[in-house]
Amino acid sequence: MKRVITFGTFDVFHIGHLRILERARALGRYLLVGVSTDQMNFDKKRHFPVYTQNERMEIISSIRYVDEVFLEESLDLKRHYLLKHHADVLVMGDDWSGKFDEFSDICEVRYLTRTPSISTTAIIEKIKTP
Ligand code: C2G
Repeated sequence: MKRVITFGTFDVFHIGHLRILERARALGRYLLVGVSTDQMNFDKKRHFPVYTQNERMEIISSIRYVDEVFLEESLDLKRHYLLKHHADVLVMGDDWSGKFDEFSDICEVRYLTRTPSISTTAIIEKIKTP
């Protein structure tokens, strides 16, 4: 039974997020999702997500492809999360291509093609523009 793990903010949940979760789950029998904390986002992007970490966790855990969610507190803890959750496959979108190759000593690392033409930033811009 392959355990697949993926990570993300999943803010303003959209079809690109849904599709990567569906494709990640199809690579195994159990999908774990590390949802980035509000603080981790603030440290990285200097702003907080639109939805809180509890709201984003609630949304992700209700997706039928997802078996378990946990909070990702720091990018630096990735190896710890992979080991703790006994991950066989790490899946990320190809905007992260090559960035997690160092973990191929403990699990398979796969980068999946992002769904084109959609992002949280583009949605926010579209809503803002009159
Ligand atoms: N994604 C996608 N297609 C899109 C948009 C996003 O496949 N059009 C994927 C991303 O590649 C990522 C996942 O959806 O694998 C979640 O995207 P984000 O919320 O933008 O994740 P991010 O903030 O990049 O993750 O350890 C990584 C961190 O948690 C940060």
